[in-house]
Amino acid sequence: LKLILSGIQPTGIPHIGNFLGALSNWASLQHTANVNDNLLYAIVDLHALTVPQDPRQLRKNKLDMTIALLACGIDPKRSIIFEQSKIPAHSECAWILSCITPVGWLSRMTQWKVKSQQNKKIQSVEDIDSTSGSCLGLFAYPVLQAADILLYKATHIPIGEDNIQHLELTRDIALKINKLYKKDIFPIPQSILAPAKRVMSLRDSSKKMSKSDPSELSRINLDDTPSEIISKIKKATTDSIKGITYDPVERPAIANLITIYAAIKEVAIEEIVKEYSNSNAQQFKEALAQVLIEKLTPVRNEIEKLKIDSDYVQQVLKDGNEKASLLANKNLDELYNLCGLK
Ligand code: AQP
Repeated sequence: LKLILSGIQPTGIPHIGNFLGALSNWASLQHTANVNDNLLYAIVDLHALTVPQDPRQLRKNKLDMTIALLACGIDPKRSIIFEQSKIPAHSECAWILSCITPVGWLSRMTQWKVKSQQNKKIQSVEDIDSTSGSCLGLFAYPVLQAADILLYKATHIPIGEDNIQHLELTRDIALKINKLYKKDIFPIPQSILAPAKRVMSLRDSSKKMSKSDPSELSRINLDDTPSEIISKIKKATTDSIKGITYDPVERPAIANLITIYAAIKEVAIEEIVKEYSNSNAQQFKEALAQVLIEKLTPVRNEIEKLKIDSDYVQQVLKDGNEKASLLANKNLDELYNLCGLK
């Protein structure tokens, strides 16, 4: 019996990177998993707090993200959709795990190294403003991520390539706890990688497509209109080399567009390259925009429909939170017992 679990931060409207790297995979797992397997998908709002957030915007983002999950086909009758912060067991479990996680394991995390260098260092209380970064939470959040997973005794985690190192840490923490208490309390979770492991920014192919990228032109959001999609794809960076060839090293921007096309159409990259071998970049971009419009129009329509039914969306979260709480509290109890807290 599998327990499949994953999460997404409510930090904005999800984009095609989130869709191809996570959400579409989450939706299809509902059909490929065994009927008895449990599926849990979390809106990880505590993780969003590791960077500055506007409280009103965060509240709105949580509802928008729930709507996006539903619009992508996550069915609340099959999957549990829940809010991380509504289940205090996540924070409680994270504290216990943080007490057995060596600091050295966390300082090796590549995301920490990159993000802490981007942010200014907080030296005094005056430094804590809307742009501050490098907080303890940013350093420690892989432990909270481990708690998100282990609290449910999850066995399979659909993740993007950027999260592989954090899952490795979760596995190490699980092994350490099991050894410490001489009991296989936690299964060692395995990753499930989506075919489109990493979709890059449309403006800078050395960066991944991101909700928090200040440039709207860097991403296609799931609620973009057809004219926004056409305009963003038209403005996407390409190169001066003629024709369409797939070469991620020499032609990373074109390679990214080909990757997106292939992932949306669910066909091999070679097939796309063959089909467009006689086209120029402009012709290929026009075709890509059409493929994206075809795929995203039903999602956008569903988003629009759900936006006016906020009672239903709130109810989905309420039900999901209740179901997730039952599983989480039972496992936290077991952990409390093992530690001697109960
Ligand atoms: N560009 C991407 N390509 C493929 N997969 C991606 N994911 C994110 N960006 C891409 C996958 O989406 C899931 C949810 O991600 P998240 O919101 O929890 O965090 P993130 O990876 O930090 O996503 P963003 O869009 O870059 O958000 P911000 O800007 O807020 O940090 C994960 O499975 C992730 O791998």
